[in-house]
Amino acid sequence: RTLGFITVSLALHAPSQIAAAIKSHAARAGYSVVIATLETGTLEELQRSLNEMRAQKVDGVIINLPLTADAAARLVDDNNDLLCQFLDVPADSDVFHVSFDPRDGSRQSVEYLLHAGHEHFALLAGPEHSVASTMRLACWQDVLNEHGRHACAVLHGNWSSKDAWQQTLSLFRTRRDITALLVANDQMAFGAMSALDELGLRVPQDVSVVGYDDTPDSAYFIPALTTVEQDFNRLGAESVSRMVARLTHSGAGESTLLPTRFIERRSTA
Ligand code: NPF
Repeated sequence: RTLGFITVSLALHAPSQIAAAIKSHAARAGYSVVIATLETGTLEELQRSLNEMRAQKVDGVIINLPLTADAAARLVDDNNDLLCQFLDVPADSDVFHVSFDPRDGSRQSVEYLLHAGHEHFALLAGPEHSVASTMRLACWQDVLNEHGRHACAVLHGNWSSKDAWQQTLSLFRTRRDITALLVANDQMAFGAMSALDELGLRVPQDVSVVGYDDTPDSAYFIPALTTVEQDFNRLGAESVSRMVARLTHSGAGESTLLPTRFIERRSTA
């Protein structure tokens, strides 16, 4: 018995954590996992990958690529012989999905910074095509707006530390009024903290930085990163158990949203 897992680059922390969790929970359920990493993530490339999975006779496919609700629904229609579960579609999609609900974690981080007295916020989101990034950004902005505020700057990175380092360098070279930086993943937060250090800005005394993901290294950076936890091990467990429930017609094979939660460490004040 085999599951397919189609994902974006495993060089990034979040997708590799998700792959590891899926592999281990699948093994416990008696399934092996075939992994495909896509280069571009276009719909054509995804369909080719699904065809290869079909040829390998997988029982179902878990798809960790950003897709609109419409694109995911079309994919399901075009591949109705193959059970497809999605990890990166909008929270209100009708397709079978298991993903994180960014609302609680994003609200808690913005409100924490507002309570600490911050007034000038910069938002470093992920790529524009990313569904997860778009949701995180919208949540931050909603909470700021609710409190009568808005971000001074909105940037888009490509999830990597290096890109975030460059973006943060150029933003803070000209903007010294910003004291709070919300970042859409931990890997970019590391790059941002390195850039602030280069500019002589201290974290958290001059700028507070909040990451997103709570990847395992985040607690061991200096300063330890304040972040929003997404429990990737739990994502793997829920994803696999719901796939297996559908495949074996046993128990609940429903879509679900998993919680996110603010974790205060040393990069905020
Ligand atoms: C990503 C996607 C790629 C690289 C890094 C991150 N990240 O750090 O958050 O974001 C998203 C995924 O796109 C999405 O599928 C979901 O699983 C989420 C936990 O991470």
